[in-house]
Amino acid sequence: MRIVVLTGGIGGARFLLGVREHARAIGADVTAVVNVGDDVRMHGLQICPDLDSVMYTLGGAADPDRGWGRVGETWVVKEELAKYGVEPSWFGLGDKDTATHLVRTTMLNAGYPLSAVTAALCERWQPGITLLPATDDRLETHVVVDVDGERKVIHFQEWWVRHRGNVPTHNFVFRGADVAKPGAGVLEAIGQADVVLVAPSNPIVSIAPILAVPALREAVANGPAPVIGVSPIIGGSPVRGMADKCLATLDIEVSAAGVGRMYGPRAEGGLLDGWLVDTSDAGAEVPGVRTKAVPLWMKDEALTARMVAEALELAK
Ligand code: GDP
Ligand code: FO1
Ligand code: CA
Repeated sequence: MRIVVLTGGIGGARFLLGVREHARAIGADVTAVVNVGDDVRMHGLQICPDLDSVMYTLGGAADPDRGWGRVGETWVVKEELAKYGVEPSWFGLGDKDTATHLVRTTMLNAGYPLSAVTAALCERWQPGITLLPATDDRLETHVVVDVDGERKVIHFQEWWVRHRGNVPTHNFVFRGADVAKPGAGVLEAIGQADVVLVAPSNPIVSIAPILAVPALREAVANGPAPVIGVSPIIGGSPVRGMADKCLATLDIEVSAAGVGRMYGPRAEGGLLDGWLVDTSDAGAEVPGVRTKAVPLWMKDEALTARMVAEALELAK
């Protein structure tokens, strides 16, 4: 069996731990198509937060409390940059993490596509699944905000890390998406998949930028594999992260039903055949989509693997 997962960073990475465990049990092969909209160049280095969150988490090296970056991280480079007064001072690169960005940027500068760079980095971390960037082209999530009374467009990282999303926010824009092509291997993986899972990732800034790549969306929406989503919202709460802020900006109800309806039924030009919601959201109605309520708290790998088994059942 071949499983493709559309995913963001921290929430998606936790979900993938369960996918990997269940896949091992049933002998399935897993490919993750990962958001690159969070990617940013800082201090001359190319940072890929979602790819790195997934790679470090599956490689057993992620910081469990922060969710992003390396466990046992040190911050000497960050402190030294601050002493030089170098901006942006609001974004921290850990010392261990910086080695990843150095390798990545050197390879990108030498002309390798991000997909090849990711494969090279994964040789060290052995995630046990194939990680594919959604695109090898430049695609960045930018946010339309008001700062000091002025309408501006800032990078997603500036919106989230610098402002914590606490600025008047009007829209999210996926710069470069309209002309981006799916990353190497992505169309093949989707075309050969037995099921496509949409991770319980942020629907607006993790999943939407992936689907903003036109040929990628078309391959999922019109492909042979059933598409099953897992709600990132439990009982009206995003559990952790910024999904509530993102959804509210776009006037989408912060609920399992609200996100399910936003994705919409595949039969009517949407994305989903099935939608898993938490037991506390049982009865959530998403017209045209098979829904099922099961426990969606990803407390440990075994519970998450059970969620994945339920998602595969819904695909049948
Ligand atoms: P990011 O890219 O690092 O923001 O991570 P993702 O977009 O992949 O996932 C973040 C989302 O995961 C959050 O907005 C939450 O809605 C969701 N999430 C986090 N923990 C859980 C959980 O235990 N269960 C479910 N269903 N969703 C979760
Ligand atoms: N998040 C923060 O809150 N503060 C930071 O200084 C920060 C630095 C950073 C560096 C590399 C990286 O891969 C992620 C980093 N993050 C940081 C997390 C990141 O901003 C977001 O959590 C994700 O982009 C959302 O998926
Ligand atoms: Ca993300």
